Amino acid sequence: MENQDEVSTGEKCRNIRTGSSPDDIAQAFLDNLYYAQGRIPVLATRNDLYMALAYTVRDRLAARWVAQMQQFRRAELKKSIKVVCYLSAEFLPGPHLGNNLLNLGIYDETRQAMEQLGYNLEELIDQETEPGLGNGGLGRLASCFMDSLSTIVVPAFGYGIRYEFGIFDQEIRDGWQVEITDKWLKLGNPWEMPLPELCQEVKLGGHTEHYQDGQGRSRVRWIPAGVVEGIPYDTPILGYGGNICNTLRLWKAEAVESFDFQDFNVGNYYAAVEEKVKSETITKVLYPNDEPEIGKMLRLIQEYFFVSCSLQDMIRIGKMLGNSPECFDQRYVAQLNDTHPSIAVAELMRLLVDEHDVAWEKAWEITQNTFGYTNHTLLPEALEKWPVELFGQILPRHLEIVYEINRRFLDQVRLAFPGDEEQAARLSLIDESGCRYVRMAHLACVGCHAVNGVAKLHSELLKSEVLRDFHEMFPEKFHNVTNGVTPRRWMALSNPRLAALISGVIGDGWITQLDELRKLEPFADDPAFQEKWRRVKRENKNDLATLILNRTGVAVDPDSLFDIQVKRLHEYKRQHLNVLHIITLYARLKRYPASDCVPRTFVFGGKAAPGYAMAKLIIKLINSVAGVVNTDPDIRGRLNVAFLPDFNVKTGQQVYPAADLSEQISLAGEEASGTGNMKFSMNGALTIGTLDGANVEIREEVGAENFFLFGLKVDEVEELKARGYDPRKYYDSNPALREAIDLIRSGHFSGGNAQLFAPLVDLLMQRDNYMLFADYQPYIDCQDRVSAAFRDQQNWTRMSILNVARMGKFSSDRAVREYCDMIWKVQPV
Ligand code: AZC
Repeated sequence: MENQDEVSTGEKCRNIRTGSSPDDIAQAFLDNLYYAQGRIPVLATRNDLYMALAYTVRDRLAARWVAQMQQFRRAELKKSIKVVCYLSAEFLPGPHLGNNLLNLGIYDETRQAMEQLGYNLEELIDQETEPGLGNGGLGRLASCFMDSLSTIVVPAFGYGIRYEFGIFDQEIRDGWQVEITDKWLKLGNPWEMPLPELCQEVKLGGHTEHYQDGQGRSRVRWIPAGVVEGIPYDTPILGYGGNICNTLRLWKAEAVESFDFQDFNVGNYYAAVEEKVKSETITKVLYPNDEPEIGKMLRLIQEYFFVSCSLQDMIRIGKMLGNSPECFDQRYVAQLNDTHPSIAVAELMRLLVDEHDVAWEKAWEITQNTFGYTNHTLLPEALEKWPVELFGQILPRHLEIVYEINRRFLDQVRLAFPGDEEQAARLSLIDESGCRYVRMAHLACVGCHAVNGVAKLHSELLKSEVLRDFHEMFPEKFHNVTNGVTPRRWMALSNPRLAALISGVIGDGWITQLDELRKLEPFADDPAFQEKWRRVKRENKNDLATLILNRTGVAVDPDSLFDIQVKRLHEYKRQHLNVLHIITLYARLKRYPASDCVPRTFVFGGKAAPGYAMAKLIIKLINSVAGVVNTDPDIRGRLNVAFLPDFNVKTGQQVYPAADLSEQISLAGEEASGTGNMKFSMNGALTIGTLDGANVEIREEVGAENFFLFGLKVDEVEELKARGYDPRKYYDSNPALREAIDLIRSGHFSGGNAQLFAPLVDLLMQRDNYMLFADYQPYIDCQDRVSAAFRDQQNWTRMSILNVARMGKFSSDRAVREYCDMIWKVQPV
């Protein structure tokens, strides 16, 4: 009897931690509410309820997570697996709760459980503050890759920084962007687990000492000026279907001694905690991109800090499993997500040579085998370089190592290109023109066995422009891996209506084999299916209309064409070209009030770097135009403009499913890939775009007839620049363009203030670096074709279905498989 009781108690406990029926989940939820949050339902806030549910879901991840750790050990002992380490200064995972419910396969059960208890699951999901630990595309890509690594069963660690404050929250006041500190940790983070025992020490500053060791070999000792500690915080990343659960390991900086008793004893209380404050500053805040990096000592320290913690952690794990540092490259591959972690090349050399007594040549072989480097931008101003002096102050030993790598490398260069000192100067890791800099992209190209761009066009441009000399030197290192996005978050989770419609006709295999969407093609002309497709889009638009109303006060018509541009604000992305189109439509309607136009709702979203004045002025322009257009009685019911504040992963999930038209209108040759373009298309939006980044491949896949193409091509841009581009000519010869510009310039959208937008207008008239004027008329013409096409709803729906059906290539599962085959040489287990 007693035994029986024990069994059933055990059962009960097990169900509380693992059961997946609605009853089990409801029971577990109440248990967590009581024991983890210290509340009962009548006392609970919405956050208490969210936390209790998050713990309930986390419990259900635990078994898989632990199993994964054990698996590592077993396979490692057999020395059969290589672990992928994705080193990235940014991750944008988005809210975890909904995604984990989806991947665990307990979404419906949990909804029922919450209903039983009188709660609304969507409201609890909405309570989560997302970890905004990235700026945009690059950080989000890292998170899509983590999802895919787990889903296709590749053991992996994501290594990064646990910023206390992530990307700022954006508010719009009087049309201007206002930045608010992102306090994502304020209400607690139920998804992370701190592991203080696994902390790592990181040295900073000081000097080096060269000496002879017992065997007469010359060695180097780094005597740092200070040491900080990195504490890992682990977040489980479960794959779809729960196959494996990888780890996102983010480092937080702390003082080694958080309290100096000597200081305290002499009564200097503040000095006693100063060390702690200084150390913790390192992981306080994410740097917004698009700001000049030079001189940002703290940024270099951040980069070094997380890289050093991560590499030491990898060596520690290897040691624990009985692997010597000499076989590091057989156990690991590490991908550098842009140059931000590229100091890893010098740090691994230092760890191997100075701390683990590996010979330089062997260490160099290990280092090159280990690392791959992904480039994400062609913008020259975004390529990181550090003044040699600053670099040496913080990382004196690394500067010596960089010099030694460079010395050996330039010997190689001179052998390959005898007598060509200019080539050597261009390739050198040190920029010697003027003030001396360490070029981080060069360090990455030399120290990695593979270099890749993120779309076909981008990879070609890397080879022919930005990294031309390196391509000449090491052609075999260069690859392309076109980006992808996870269909779990970006379709199944964010667009459940569409997911259900699709799965209803072709099954749900597409969620992990996105190519299966092809099976939708036969339905593209089926009127009944088309009708359902339109209904889904209409309901999604309704939801977005509600969100827009709540967030901006602008009432929009869900039957209008939803024309959406959401992405970081940047001149090269040309949100202001979109604005010129809006003004052109506005001017047409004012002139011919009775003309028949397709009603449109223009939606914008995106953050501008706090120091990027022009991007912030473009936000103000969008809102100013919105203010006029939305309130003009002649325009009512035809055009609406809304700027959705604080665009992030969570908002994105509500935006992409509701779009009819996706704006991908960067000047050709500027956008490395884009991933928003993929998210829109997967959700049935048609694209208006230039031949830039991954647009090229999207168009190839969906068919030219299902894509609205306009604008200069890369070679035409170059040719025009070479000939001498003069924006004035376009202004003088195009009345519609002139009218749009003059309306802005006259103060029409700024209450008569003609000065407000003068910096923007002047820049366009004088330089127009991103050639808006050259692309203006082709863009307007193309938009007119869009409007005409939208009138034919049957054909539009057909195109929309075909877009989705042909998006298989843009799954991040495909991208990650290509990294596995081409770059990492690992097999899914
Ligand atoms: C972006 C690129 O601009 C974008 O085209 C690409 O799709 C994305 O990376 C992923 O590869 N770059 C960044 O987001 N860069 C930074 C520093 O945030």
